[in-house]
Amino acid sequence: MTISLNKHQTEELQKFFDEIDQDHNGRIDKEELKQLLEKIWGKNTDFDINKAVTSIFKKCDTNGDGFITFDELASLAK
Ligand SMILES: [Ca+2]
Ligand SMILES: [Ca+2]
Repeated sequence: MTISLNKHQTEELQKFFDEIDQDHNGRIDKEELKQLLEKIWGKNTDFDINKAVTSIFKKCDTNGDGFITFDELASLAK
């Protein structure tokens, strides 16, 4: 899989990734994504956060291991 982001975009994306990846193990798990969405939408949102997490993972977690890596995120951002 080739990543065609320029250097600036890659840095921005890395920052974004680090923000979500709260334990900095290089992978975003469902709990971390859920916390991000709760931060954006608030806990009393009308959005169904669990459903959103599932659908984001379906789209982003291309190898289906239950984690989103930086490469998986970057390949979406093209
Ligand atoms: Ca993590
Ligand atoms: Ca994955």
